[in-house]
Amino acid sequence: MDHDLKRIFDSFIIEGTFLKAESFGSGHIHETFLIRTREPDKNDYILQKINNTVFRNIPELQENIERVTLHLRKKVSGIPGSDVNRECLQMMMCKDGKSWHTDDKGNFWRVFIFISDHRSYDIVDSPGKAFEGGRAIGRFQALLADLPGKPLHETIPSFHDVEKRISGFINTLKTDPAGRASETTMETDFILMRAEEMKIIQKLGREDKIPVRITHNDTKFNNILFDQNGKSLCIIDLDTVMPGYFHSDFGDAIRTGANVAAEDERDLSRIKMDINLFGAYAEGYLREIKDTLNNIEKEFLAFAPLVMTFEQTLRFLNDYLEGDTYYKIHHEKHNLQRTRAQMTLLKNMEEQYGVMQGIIRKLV
Ligand code: ADP
Ligand code: GN1
Ligand code: MG
Repeated sequence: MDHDLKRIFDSFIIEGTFLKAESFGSGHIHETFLIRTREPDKNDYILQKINNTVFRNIPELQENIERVTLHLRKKVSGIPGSDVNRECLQMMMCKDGKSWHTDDKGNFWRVFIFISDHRSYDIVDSPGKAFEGGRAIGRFQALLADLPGKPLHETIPSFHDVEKRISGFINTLKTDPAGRASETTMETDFILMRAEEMKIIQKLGREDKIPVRITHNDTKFNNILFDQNGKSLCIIDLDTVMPGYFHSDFGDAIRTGANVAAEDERDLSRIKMDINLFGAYAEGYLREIKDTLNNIEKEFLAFAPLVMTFEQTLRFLNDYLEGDTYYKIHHEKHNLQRTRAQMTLLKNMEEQYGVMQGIIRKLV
């Protein structure tokens, strides 16, 4: 192992002693380890090496998460029957009073209590889970609506600004840093053809038709932890909780939670959005948040999964063209494979868009 995980772990104020570490989870950004402690009655922990290429300002990132987790704990502990330790992330502090540790090589580390016996889903297998996931995200947004104090830091500037993503992509095409642009003309055309219509959420925001909210911004379905009975427990991966539009959270959860195949499925014939999963997620989500949404937010909710799937297609292709600098990849053309899978999903959503609109209209 490259890092002295025991030594790093020991710089945090922890109950329990280090027994062993194993790589954990399927996230694309950080290096995540599960730390087992020796004592059976003590918690286990998640130790993460924070990706500081993606997140450039670690103190601001950590300050956001400290504020958000504290607020959520306060609110959840006031809900009768809740179990704060399983429903809220808890970040541990270091002996020097910070919530992160810097090692000798300049890497940044943090620790959370491991939420044991959870389930998480890269692919959702039932409308019941989709409904629960929708409720969990709706509730998360509702709980954060009254976060006190100054606005959260923008941990990744313009994260879901599709207009900026498109101009960045056009620039990547021009500079072609990895010499791959000639390989991807079909995928590039697919993106450029749709570019104008996908700027809609940004435009509505600029025209003050939809408000800026506090949103999660990375509602990939596997960032919702469930218990063994299929009930949602806790939303994790809080790095991008910051000002944003509700549409990003709704859209990304559908992109990942209503696709019957994996995000990077190689066999494109297997990819489609299951309309029942879409409907169930929307129902759960709107049950929690419907009264908060304004009419324009409601009107454009059905289009949000298309925008987010478009954005993700563009992001994967952009990373391929840049020579795979952002996402962890597991083989040489992984980002291209992911691009094609997301294109297929988007085409399928386009075919079902009328039905998606009908479902949302009925629910709101
Ligand atoms: P990434 O940004 O790389 O996706 P995450 O914060 O989502 O990083 O963590 C990666 C994985 O680690 C998650 O998908 C989940 O499986 C697991 N994980 C993270 N935090 C916890 C936690 N507190 N309890 C249990 N599992 C966790
Ligand atoms: C990353 O961190 P993770 O794996 O949950 C990414 C998301 C992408 C997703 C695609 C900070 O999510 O924005 O939608 O990969 N997170 C960041 O799988 O860029
Ligand atoms: Mg994650």
